[in-house]
Amino acid sequence: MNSRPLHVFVLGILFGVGFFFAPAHAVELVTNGNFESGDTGWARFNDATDLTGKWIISGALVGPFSGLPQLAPPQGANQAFSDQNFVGTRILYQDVSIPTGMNATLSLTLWYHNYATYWIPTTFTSYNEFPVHMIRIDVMNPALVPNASAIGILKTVFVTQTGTPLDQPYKTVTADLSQFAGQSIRLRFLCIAREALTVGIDQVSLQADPPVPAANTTWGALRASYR
Ligand SMILES: [Ca+2]
Repeated sequence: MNSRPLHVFVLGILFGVGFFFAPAHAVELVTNGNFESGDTGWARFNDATDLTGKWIISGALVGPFSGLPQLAPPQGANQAFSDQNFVGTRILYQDVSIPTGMNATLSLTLWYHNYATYWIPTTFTSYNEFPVHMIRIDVMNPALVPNASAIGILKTVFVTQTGTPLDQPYKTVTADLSQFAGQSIRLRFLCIAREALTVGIDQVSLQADPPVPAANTTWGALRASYR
């Protein structure tokens, strides 16, 4: 006859359940989100045709096009910042695939300073179509061109609206992108400046986590131990 006390069995069951359902570590889906490896993983729209500005990845504290001061990278030695001395459409983007069934959380650090006294947001991405002066962060359809307008926007993470502060020190921006599990998406950072406007990003992260199984909660483990 087995004389092992009952509580040993209960502890064993609880341990076994906890081990079996132990949560997997989060997976980082963004390549070089801290920009410490330069351009690796990132692409630009406008490099070849626009010589008056672009997204720059460096630790420079002065914009090479504008001569304007930049906030220091909030992490490490590098960040990405959009710098320009003439109106134009400047885009930085990266395509990522979110595994099926995963929860996905986007986070990043954003800062900007608008030397104008207004914002003019639109979903258009050509400064020739309408007066435009804005910063946008969108989840895009990666099958379309990088400067796709409203037709390509799957979710807007951030946009400067009328009334948005003109000066923004380091700010954490987050968004739940779990709805795109099983899909490839494009993270797009867009700046269209009619007047002087500085903007920087760093610490871009898209963490994928498996949903927590019900049995991995305290109640779930207790319930499982009585089966
Ligand atoms: Ca960095």
